[in-house]
Amino acid sequence: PTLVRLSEYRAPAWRVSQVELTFDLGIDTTEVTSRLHLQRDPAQDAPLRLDGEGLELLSIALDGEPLAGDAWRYADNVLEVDGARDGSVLETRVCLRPAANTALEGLYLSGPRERGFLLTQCEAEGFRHITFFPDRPDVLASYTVTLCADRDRFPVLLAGGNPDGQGELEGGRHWARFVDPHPKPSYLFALVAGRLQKIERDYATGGGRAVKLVIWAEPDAIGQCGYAMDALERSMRWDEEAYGREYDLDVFHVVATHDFNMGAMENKGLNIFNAKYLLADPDSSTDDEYRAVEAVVAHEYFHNWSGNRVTCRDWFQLSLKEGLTVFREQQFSADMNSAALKRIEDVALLRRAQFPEDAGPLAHPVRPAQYSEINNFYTATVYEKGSELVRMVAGRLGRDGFRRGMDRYFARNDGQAATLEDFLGALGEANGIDLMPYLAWYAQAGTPRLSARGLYDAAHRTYTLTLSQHTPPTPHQPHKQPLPIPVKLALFDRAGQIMPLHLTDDSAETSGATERVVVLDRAEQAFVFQQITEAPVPSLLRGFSAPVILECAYEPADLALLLRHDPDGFNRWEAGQQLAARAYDNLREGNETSALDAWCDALEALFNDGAMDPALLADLLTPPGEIELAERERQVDPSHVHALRQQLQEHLALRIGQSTLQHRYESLAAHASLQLDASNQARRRLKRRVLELLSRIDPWTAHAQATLQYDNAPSMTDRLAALAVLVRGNASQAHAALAHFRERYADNPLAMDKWFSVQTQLPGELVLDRVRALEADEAFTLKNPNRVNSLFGAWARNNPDGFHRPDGSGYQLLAERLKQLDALNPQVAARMATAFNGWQRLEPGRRALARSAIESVAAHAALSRNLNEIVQSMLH
Ligand code: B3K
Ligand code: ZN
Repeated sequence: PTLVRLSEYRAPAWRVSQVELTFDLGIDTTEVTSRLHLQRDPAQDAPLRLDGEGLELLSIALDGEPLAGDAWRYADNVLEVDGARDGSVLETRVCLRPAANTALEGLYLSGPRERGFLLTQCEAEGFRHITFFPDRPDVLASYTVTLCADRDRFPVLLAGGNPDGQGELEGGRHWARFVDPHPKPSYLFALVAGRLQKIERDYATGGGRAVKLVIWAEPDAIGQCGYAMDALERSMRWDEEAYGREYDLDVFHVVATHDFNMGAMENKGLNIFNAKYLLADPDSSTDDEYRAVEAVVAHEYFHNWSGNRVTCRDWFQLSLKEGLTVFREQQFSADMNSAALKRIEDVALLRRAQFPEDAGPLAHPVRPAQYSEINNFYTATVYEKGSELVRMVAGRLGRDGFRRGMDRYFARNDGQAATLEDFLGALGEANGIDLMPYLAWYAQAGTPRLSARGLYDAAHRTYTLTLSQHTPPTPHQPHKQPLPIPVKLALFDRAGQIMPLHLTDDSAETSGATERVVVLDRAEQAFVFQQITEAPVPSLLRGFSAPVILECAYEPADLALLLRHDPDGFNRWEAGQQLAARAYDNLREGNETSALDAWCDALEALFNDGAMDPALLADLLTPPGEIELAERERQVDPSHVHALRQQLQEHLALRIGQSTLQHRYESLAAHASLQLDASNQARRRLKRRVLELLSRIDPWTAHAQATLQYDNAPSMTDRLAALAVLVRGNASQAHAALAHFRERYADNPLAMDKWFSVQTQLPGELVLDRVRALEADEAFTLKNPNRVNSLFGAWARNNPDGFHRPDGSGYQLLAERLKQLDALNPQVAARMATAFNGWQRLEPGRRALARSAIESVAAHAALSRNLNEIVQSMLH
């Protein structure tokens, strides 16, 4: 397979200044007429070559003259045309088959043919499935789009840009035109047509532009769009205040679909959302889902500047828009909710999804050097690690400096396709700081290990902190260089009081502060703190100031001290996580229990501390997940990891005590409410955690309570939490509750997804049969990505004990489904295949079985480029 390489980037030989598209829309066939106004780069002498995949060419003309058959060639997804000049207009007409498009890329049908609607998905390279075009992000054009369709079947016609007329046609047909004045890359093109309903709101930007905000959904879902509308308005206001960025069209459309390969898409003026990230109501959405809707609405909106107004020169720069936009979204969510909880959530995600990716066969730099299929690079590394890199740079510049730098970046690159060098260059120049050393973070894969050693010298009252770094090799990158690692830190005395810091060579201005950032930018470096009156406990990497793995030989008592006293909510949680991991080691090794005791004691004290925020307490009571704990094993036996983590929770529950847990559960349950405010959300979160802990030591009572909670739940959060406890405990009551849930939510696809996914959490040995039964259920289909993820994704990723069966039957089932899925939807299949990540670290028995399952996929005839690239990387 051909590899695309960053080092081989060349500016386009041909550009398009203006695109005129006319769609004659139909479910089975759609005709697309395109007129491209071409521009030739005088410095290059290449023939006109356009991308086009699976297109049925009906006619082709250049400058108004039909082209003879020998003046063009269409092969291997490229159309080559002779005779084009600078200023030429190329006109093509092609036929598409939307209803037959199961890959959900290009133009496709969402829903059943009788009442479904048509929509497009173009990022990264879907536009070439719609018409011939130089389908690369550095070709920016202005778009005029005319949609024509039967009025009854397609009453609503939408495309990106501002509306520019509409009218009737013969035979019950109608048309609508849209003009987008902002030049954009083809991946941001979108259209939607069908029977949709809307909610609207008037918005005025700070600068006085009147904008119509419109959210569209199918009739049964339009009642669940109000929360997204509020979130959109908050996002728009926030981007004006935090970044001075305003919206730039007269309308902003948002559309919900149940058939979508990922979360959502930021098409200019016409965002399209997976319904999962747009619809919300208390009866069918959990608190976590509400927060996800708010975050994704914001993320897509923020792309209007970070991605659309300033786009990427090529797909290697993907993190330029994604890492930056995730960072902006995280800042927004932190402002709207609790900053500490948000940081905990983000770091937990980074550790669960990105660290294992960076430590396995799919490891790649935030800016990859090559790819075969770009859709495989919308990864946790490009998104989440990419955001961490922006966060480090933002931290380096400080609040005002970062804003100054972002202003410079937007001003200088507006309307253009930029690179990561442009980004770091603008930020650095606006502040007189050279940020180019951070480019190394973008080019180097793998998670750095940061070691910290502290030495207290009582005679001189100094504390020397020696930091060193090391990044293990990753595929294709055996040797690593040191990176700039900002380490935010504080020191605590033995009473838990924070100490003033005086670094050698400190300026008067910074001396005496209680929190500092030191930057390690070589292999090893020592920092000496003066006037230190006793051996301190260091609180390192505060707020997770760099995406690294910290190795520091803390005594359990040191971590317990931080867990009790660190005023930084994030680092408090972090100390608890480190301590829990050490407690896990105690259980595995079985020779001592000092970490286990310290962890349980500290949490017992916090549990009984009435001043604790219930949401933070819930997070503190949650040990690291099984995937994270597995990283501590040389050879992973997922059942053993699962069993040890269960034991860890049993110890904790026993220490807090059955009656204390019971009492707390009852007092939280007495105030069950539907309200979405932070304090009610926090109480629900703690209630769920307490019930889970209770179920570890007194399943009989916990299941009775869960049943009651299920029956009386005012919200989905409480209902699903109760159901999960029943299913995980394989309670006798689970059956009736599941039957009730199914009956109640049969018509709600997003709730039904939860019905599927909760059942994948059955205890290990039982789940495979359930997965088989569920895929035979009439509500299951391999054609819907959400449904596939809610069954196979939830099982393979969230129930390691149930997926990694010692006999390999789990691997075989997934491998078989991957082959079938690949024939329908390569993007979803490739993503699902990454559930095998980490297989090389399994114990030998499972490792051999996993390998043969992956090999059976690799050997399958006619694999897509997407799935092929993933399984090949997995095996090499
Ligand atoms: N930019 C899209 C992702 C497109 C994925 C293409 N396979 C959503 C987002 O990150 O906002
Ligand atoms: Zn994005």
